[in-house]
Amino acid sequence: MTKEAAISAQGEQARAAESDPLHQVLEVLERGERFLVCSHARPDGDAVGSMLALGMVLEQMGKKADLVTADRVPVLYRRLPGVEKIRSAERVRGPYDAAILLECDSVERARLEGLEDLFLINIDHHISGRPYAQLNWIDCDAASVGELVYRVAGAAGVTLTPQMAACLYTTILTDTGSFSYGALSARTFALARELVLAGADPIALARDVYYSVPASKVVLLGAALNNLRRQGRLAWLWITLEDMARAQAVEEDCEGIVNFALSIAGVEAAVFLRELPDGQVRLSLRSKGKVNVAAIAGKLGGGGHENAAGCTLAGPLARAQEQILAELRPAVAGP
Ligand SMILES: [Mn+2]
Repeated sequence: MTKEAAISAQGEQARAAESDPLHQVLEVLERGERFLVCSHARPDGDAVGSMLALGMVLEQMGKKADLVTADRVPVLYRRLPGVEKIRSAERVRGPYDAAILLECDSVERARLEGLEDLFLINIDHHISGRPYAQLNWIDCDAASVGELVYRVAGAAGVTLTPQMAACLYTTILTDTGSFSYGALSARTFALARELVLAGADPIALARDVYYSVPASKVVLLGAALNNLRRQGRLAWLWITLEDMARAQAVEEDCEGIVNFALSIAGVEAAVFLRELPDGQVRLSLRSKGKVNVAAIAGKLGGGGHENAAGCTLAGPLARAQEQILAELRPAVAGP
Protein backbone atom coordinates (compact mmCIF):
# COMPACT_ATOMS: atom_id res chain seq x y z
CA MET A 1 0.00 0.00 0.00
CA THR A 2 1.35 3.48 -0.86
CA LYS A 3 1.70 6.09 1.84
CA GLU A 4 -1.23 8.06 0.38
CA ALA A 5 -3.41 4.96 0.26
CA ALA A 6 -2.48 4.12 3.86
CA ILE A 7 -3.38 7.63 5.02
CA SER A 8 -6.63 7.56 3.13
CA ALA A 9 -7.48 4.12 4.59
CA GLN A 10 -6.73 5.50 8.05
CA GLY A 11 -8.97 8.46 7.40
CA GLU A 12 -11.75 6.17 6.29
CA GLN A 13 -11.33 4.09 9.42
CA ALA A 14 -11.52 7.19 11.57
CA ARG A 15 -14.65 8.36 9.76
CA ALA A 16 -16.22 4.90 10.15
CA ALA A 17 -15.43 5.00 13.87
CA GLU A 18 -17.02 8.43 14.19
CA SER A 19 -20.17 7.34 12.44
CA ASP A 20 -20.58 4.02 14.29
CA PRO A 21 -23.37 4.18 16.84
CA LEU A 22 -21.18 3.35 19.84
CA HIS A 23 -18.96 6.36 19.20
CA GLN A 24 -21.93 8.59 18.51
CA VAL A 25 -23.39 7.57 21.87
CA LEU A 26 -20.06 8.13 23.59
CA GLU A 27 -19.75 11.58 22.05
CA VAL A 28 -23.12 12.64 23.48
CA LEU A 29 -22.18 11.21 26.89
CA GLU A 30 -18.83 13.00 26.88
CA ARG A 31 -20.37 16.32 25.87
CA GLY A 32 -23.26 16.32 28.35
CA GLU A 33 -23.39 16.56 32.11
CA ARG A 34 -26.75 15.28 33.27
CA PHE A 35 -28.41 12.14 31.96
CA LEU A 36 -31.54 10.15 32.48
CA VAL A 37 -31.16 6.37 32.26
CA CYS A 38 -34.37 4.38 31.74
CA SER A 39 -35.57 0.99 30.66
CA HIS A 40 -38.89 -0.65 29.98
CA ALA A 41 -41.80 -0.97 32.37
CA ARG A 42 -41.79 -4.29 34.30
CA PRO A 43 -37.99 -4.32 34.25
CA ASP A 44 -36.17 -7.65 33.92
CA GLY A 45 -32.60 -8.61 34.79
CA ASP A 46 -31.16 -7.01 31.68
CA ALA A 47 -33.12 -3.80 32.25
CA VAL A 48 -32.07 -3.44 35.90
CA GLY A 49 -28.47 -4.62 35.45
CA SER A 50 -27.76 -2.49 32.41
CA MET A 51 -29.32 0.62 33.98
CA LEU A 52 -27.18 0.22 37.09
CA ALA A 53 -24.01 -0.45 35.11
CA LEU A 54 -24.56 2.51 32.80
CA GLY A 55 -25.20 4.70 35.85
CA MET A 56 -21.83 3.60 37.24
CA VAL A 57 -20.11 4.25 33.90
CA LEU A 58 -21.55 7.78 33.78
CA GLU A 59 -20.58 8.41 37.38
CA GLN A 60 -16.98 7.40 36.64
CA MET A 61 -17.05 9.76 33.66
CA GLY A 62 -17.88 12.51 36.14
CA LYS A 63 -21.49 12.85 34.97
CA LYS A 64 -24.74 12.93 36.86
CA ALA A 65 -27.19 10.13 36.12
CA ASP A 66 -30.77 9.64 37.30
CA LEU A 67 -32.03 6.06 37.01
CA VAL A 68 -35.79 5.81 36.58
CA THR A 69 -38.28 3.02 35.75
CA ALA A 70 -42.06 2.97 35.66
CA ASP A 71 -42.27 -0.12 37.88
CA ARG A 72 -40.28 -1.05 40.94
CA VAL A 73 -37.32 -3.37 40.72
CA PRO A 74 -38.37 -7.05 41.12
CA VAL A 75 -37.30 -8.71 44.37
CA LEU A 76 -34.86 -11.00 42.49
CA TYR A 77 -32.71 -8.05 41.47
CA ARG A 78 -32.83 -6.05 44.67
CA ARG A 79 -29.49 -7.35 45.86
CA LEU A 80 -27.62 -5.85 42.93
CA PRO A 81 -25.11 -3.18 43.92
CA GLY A 82 -26.46 0.37 43.73
CA VAL A 83 -30.03 -0.80 43.24
CA GLU A 84 -31.33 1.80 45.71
CA LYS A 85 -30.47 4.44 43.11
CA ILE A 86 -33.25 3.28 40.79
CA ARG A 87 -36.32 5.39 41.38
CA SER A 88 -39.75 4.38 40.16
CA ALA A 89 -41.90 7.19 38.80
CA GLU A 90 -44.65 7.94 36.30
CA ARG A 91 -43.12 11.12 35.03
CA VAL A 92 -39.63 12.45 34.43
CA ARG A 93 -38.59 16.08 34.57
CA GLY A 94 -35.42 17.56 33.11
CA PRO A 95 -33.20 19.27 32.49
CA TYR A 96 -31.22 16.41 30.95
CA ASP A 97 -28.68 16.50 28.16
CA ALA A 98 -30.08 13.17 26.97
CA ALA A 99 -32.25 10.29 28.06
CA ILE A 100 -30.84 6.83 27.41
CA LEU A 101 -33.51 4.20 26.83
CA LEU A 102 -32.20 0.70 27.33
CA GLU A 103 -34.09 -2.24 25.84
CA CYS A 104 -37.11 -0.23 24.70
CA ASP A 105 -38.45 -0.85 21.19
CA SER A 106 -40.47 2.37 21.46
CA VAL A 107 -40.64 5.40 23.75
CA GLU A 108 -43.96 4.05 25.02
CA ARG A 109 -42.30 0.88 26.35
CA ALA A 110 -40.68 2.97 29.10
CA ARG A 111 -44.16 4.09 30.21
CA LEU A 112 -42.70 7.38 31.49
CA GLU A 113 -44.26 10.75 30.77
CA GLY A 114 -41.95 13.60 29.85
CA LEU A 115 -39.52 11.62 27.67
CA GLU A 116 -40.90 13.05 24.40
CA ASP A 117 -39.20 16.40 24.89
CA LEU A 118 -35.73 15.00 25.56
CA PHE A 119 -32.85 14.07 23.27
CA LEU A 120 -33.27 10.29 23.16
CA ILE A 121 -30.62 7.59 22.82
CA ASN A 122 -32.00 4.14 22.08
CA ILE A 123 -29.78 1.17 22.95
CA ASP A 124 -31.42 -2.17 22.21
CA HIS A 125 -30.77 -5.74 21.10
CA HIS A 126 -34.27 -6.87 20.14
CA ILE A 127 -35.20 -7.88 16.59
CA SER A 128 -38.25 -5.67 17.10
CA GLY A 129 -35.93 -2.70 17.83
CA ARG A 130 -36.78 0.40 15.81
CA PRO A 131 -34.88 3.65 15.22
CA TYR A 132 -37.36 5.96 16.98
CA ALA A 133 -34.78 8.06 18.83
CA GLN A 134 -32.38 10.81 17.80
CA LEU A 135 -29.58 8.28 18.23
CA ASN A 136 -30.15 4.56 17.75
CA TRP A 137 -27.88 1.65 18.51
CA ILE A 138 -29.56 -1.68 17.89
CA ASP A 139 -27.38 -4.77 17.88
CA CYS A 140 -29.29 -8.05 17.69
CA ASP A 141 -26.08 -10.06 18.10
CA ALA A 142 -25.62 -8.82 21.65
CA ALA A 143 -26.69 -11.37 24.28
CA SER A 144 -27.99 -8.54 26.48
CA VAL A 145 -28.14 -4.76 26.44
CA GLY A 146 -25.63 -5.11 29.27
CA GLU A 147 -23.16 -6.35 26.65
CA LEU A 148 -23.61 -3.04 24.82
CA VAL A 149 -23.17 -1.09 28.06
CA TYR A 150 -19.94 -3.06 28.57
CA ARG A 151 -18.77 -1.75 25.19
CA VAL A 152 -19.66 1.80 26.22
CA ALA A 153 -17.57 1.31 29.37
CA GLY A 154 -14.63 0.07 27.27
CA ALA A 155 -14.88 2.91 24.77
CA ALA A 156 -15.14 5.47 27.58
CA GLY A 157 -12.05 3.99 29.21
CA VAL A 158 -13.66 3.57 32.61
CA THR A 159 -12.49 0.95 35.09
CA LEU A 160 -14.65 -2.15 35.29
CA THR A 161 -15.44 -2.32 39.02
CA PRO A 162 -16.67 -5.50 40.77
CA GLN A 163 -20.06 -3.77 41.22
CA MET A 164 -20.33 -2.98 37.53
CA ALA A 165 -19.24 -6.51 36.66
CA ALA A 166 -21.92 -8.02 38.93
CA CYS A 167 -24.64 -5.95 37.23
CA LEU A 168 -23.42 -6.78 33.74
CA TYR A 169 -23.02 -10.48 34.51
CA THR A 170 -26.63 -10.56 35.71
CA THR A 171 -27.83 -9.09 32.39
CA ILE A 172 -26.19 -11.96 30.51
CA LEU A 173 -27.20 -14.64 33.00
CA THR A 174 -30.88 -13.68 32.83
CA ASP A 175 -31.17 -12.77 29.14
CA THR A 176 -29.64 -16.09 28.07
CA GLY A 177 -31.64 -18.13 30.61
CA SER A 178 -28.44 -19.19 32.39
CA PHE A 179 -26.45 -19.47 29.18
CA SER A 180 -28.96 -21.59 27.31
CA TYR A 181 -30.68 -19.37 24.69
CA GLY A 182 -30.67 -15.97 22.98
CA ALA A 183 -27.77 -14.46 21.07
CA LEU A 184 -25.38 -16.86 22.74
CA SER A 185 -21.91 -17.34 21.26
CA ALA A 186 -18.30 -17.89 22.24
CA ARG A 187 -18.14 -14.11 22.69
CA THR A 188 -20.78 -14.33 25.43
CA PHE A 189 -18.62 -16.72 27.43
CA ALA A 190 -15.54 -14.58 26.83
CA LEU A 191 -17.45 -11.61 28.22
CA ALA A 192 -18.70 -13.65 31.18
CA ARG A 193 -15.10 -14.58 31.86
CA GLU A 194 -14.05 -10.92 31.75
CA LEU A 195 -16.78 -10.05 34.20
CA VAL A 196 -15.89 -12.85 36.62
CA LEU A 197 -12.24 -11.75 36.47
CA ALA A 198 -13.41 -8.22 37.26
CA GLY A 199 -15.14 -9.45 40.41
CA ALA A 200 -18.61 -10.75 39.50
CA ASP A 201 -19.40 -13.79 41.69
CA PRO A 202 -21.29 -16.19 39.39
CA ILE A 203 -22.48 -18.47 42.21
CA ALA A 204 -23.77 -15.70 44.44
CA LEU A 205 -25.47 -13.96 41.50
CA ALA A 206 -27.17 -17.19 40.35
CA ARG A 207 -28.30 -17.83 43.93
CA ASP A 208 -29.85 -14.36 44.13
CA VAL A 209 -31.70 -14.76 40.85
CA TYR A 210 -32.70 -18.46 40.83
CA TYR A 211 -32.70 -19.61 44.46
CA SER A 212 -34.28 -16.68 46.28
CA VAL A 213 -37.78 -17.04 44.90
CA PRO A 214 -40.69 -15.61 46.94
CA ALA A 215 -43.11 -18.31 48.19
CA SER A 216 -46.00 -16.62 46.34
CA LYS A 217 -44.26 -17.33 43.05
CA VAL A 218 -43.93 -21.04 43.75
CA VAL A 219 -47.61 -21.26 44.78
CA LEU A 220 -48.59 -19.42 41.57
CA LEU A 221 -46.48 -21.81 39.53
CA GLY A 222 -48.48 -24.68 41.06
CA ALA A 223 -51.71 -23.07 39.84
CA ALA A 224 -50.24 -22.50 36.36
CA LEU A 225 -49.06 -26.11 36.09
CA ASN A 226 -52.59 -27.23 36.96
CA ASN A 227 -53.68 -25.35 33.85
CA LEU A 228 -51.05 -26.85 31.58
CA ARG A 229 -52.26 -28.16 28.22
CA ARG A 230 -50.35 -29.75 25.39
CA GLN A 231 -51.11 -30.42 21.76
CA GLY A 232 -48.24 -31.92 19.75
CA ARG A 233 -45.45 -29.38 19.54
CA LEU A 234 -47.46 -26.73 21.38
CA ALA A 235 -47.92 -26.30 25.12
CA TRP A 236 -49.68 -23.55 27.00
CA LEU A 237 -50.73 -22.65 30.51
CA TRP A 238 -52.54 -19.78 32.13
CA ILE A 239 -53.26 -17.88 35.31
CA THR A 240 -56.57 -16.21 36.13
CA LEU A 241 -57.04 -13.18 38.36
CA GLU A 242 -58.45 -15.61 40.94
CA ASP A 243 -55.24 -17.70 40.81
CA MET A 244 -53.25 -14.50 41.38
CA ALA A 245 -55.36 -13.53 44.40
CA ARG A 246 -55.25 -17.02 45.92
CA ALA A 247 -51.45 -17.15 45.68
CA GLN A 248 -51.20 -13.56 46.95
CA ALA A 249 -48.99 -13.11 43.92
CA VAL A 250 -47.75 -9.96 42.26
CA GLU A 251 -47.10 -9.41 38.57
CA GLU A 252 -43.41 -10.23 38.75
CA ASP A 253 -44.24 -13.69 40.16
CA CYS A 254 -45.41 -14.61 36.62
CA GLU A 255 -41.92 -14.16 35.23
CA GLY A 256 -40.48 -17.40 33.81
CA ILE A 257 -43.59 -19.57 34.23
CA VAL A 258 -43.78 -20.02 30.44
CA ASN A 259 -40.46 -21.86 30.48
CA PHE A 260 -42.02 -24.82 32.32
CA ALA A 261 -44.29 -25.40 29.31
CA LEU A 262 -41.41 -24.98 26.89
CA SER A 263 -39.22 -27.41 28.85
CA ILE A 264 -41.40 -30.40 27.83
CA ALA A 265 -39.67 -32.78 25.41
CA GLY A 266 -41.06 -32.42 21.88
CA VAL A 267 -42.66 -29.02 22.56
CA GLU A 268 -41.36 -26.33 20.21
CA ALA A 269 -43.46 -23.34 21.19
CA ALA A 270 -45.11 -22.39 24.47
CA VAL A 271 -47.47 -19.70 25.66
CA PHE A 272 -48.25 -18.34 29.09
CA LEU A 273 -51.51 -16.38 29.30
CA ARG A 274 -52.35 -14.11 32.17
CA GLU A 275 -55.64 -12.37 32.86
CA LEU A 276 -55.11 -8.67 33.54
CA PRO A 277 -57.26 -6.57 35.87
CA ASP A 278 -58.53 -4.51 32.88
CA GLY A 279 -59.91 -7.62 31.13
CA GLN A 280 -57.10 -7.92 28.60
CA VAL A 281 -54.77 -10.91 28.46
CA ARG A 282 -50.98 -10.72 28.57
CA LEU A 283 -49.13 -13.40 26.60
CA SER A 284 -45.54 -14.60 26.92
CA LEU A 285 -44.37 -16.63 23.94
CA ARG A 286 -41.32 -18.86 23.89
CA SER A 287 -39.85 -21.22 21.34
CA LYS A 288 -36.91 -23.50 20.92
CA GLY A 289 -35.68 -24.29 17.46
CA LYS A 290 -36.96 -22.49 14.41
CA VAL A 291 -40.33 -21.02 15.39
CA ASN A 292 -40.03 -17.22 15.28
CA VAL A 293 -42.32 -16.02 18.06
CA ALA A 294 -41.23 -12.38 17.59
CA ALA A 295 -42.91 -12.43 14.16
CA ILE A 296 -46.12 -13.83 15.65
CA ALA A 297 -46.10 -11.37 18.55
CA GLY A 298 -45.39 -8.55 16.10
CA LYS A 299 -48.44 -9.48 14.03
CA LEU A 300 -50.53 -9.20 17.18
CA GLY A 301 -49.14 -5.83 18.23
CA GLY A 302 -46.31 -7.07 20.46
CA GLY A 303 -42.61 -7.76 19.94
CA GLY A 304 -39.47 -9.34 21.29
CA HIS A 305 -36.82 -11.84 20.28
CA GLU A 306 -37.06 -14.78 17.90
CA ASN A 307 -37.31 -17.22 20.84
CA ALA A 308 -38.91 -14.97 23.46
CA ALA A 309 -41.64 -12.46 22.79
CA GLY A 310 -44.87 -11.08 24.19
CA CYS A 311 -48.09 -9.30 23.32
CA THR A 312 -51.37 -8.23 24.88
CA LEU A 313 -54.72 -9.40 23.47
CA ALA A 314 -58.33 -8.56 24.19
CA GLY A 315 -60.05 -10.93 26.64
CA PRO A 316 -61.63 -13.12 27.67
CA LEU A 317 -58.88 -15.65 28.33
CA ALA A 318 -60.47 -18.42 26.22
CA ARG A 319 -60.67 -16.13 23.20
CA ALA A 320 -57.07 -14.95 23.51
CA GLN A 321 -56.03 -18.59 23.82
CA GLU A 322 -57.84 -19.58 20.61
CA GLN A 323 -56.35 -16.59 18.81
CA ILE A 324 -52.76 -17.39 19.71
CA LEU A 325 -53.13 -21.13 19.12
CA ALA A 326 -54.50 -20.39 15.65
CA GLU A 327 -51.31 -18.42 14.92
CA LEU A 328 -48.95 -20.96 16.45
CA ARG A 329 -50.39 -24.18 14.96
CA PRO A 330 -49.20 -23.48 11.40
CA ALA A 331 -45.87 -22.17 12.75
CA VAL A 332 -45.03 -25.44 14.53
CA ALA A 333 -46.47 -27.64 11.77
CA GLY A 334 -43.96 -29.46 9.59
CA PRO A 335 -42.38 -32.77 8.88
MN1 LIG B 1 -32.45 -7.78 27.03
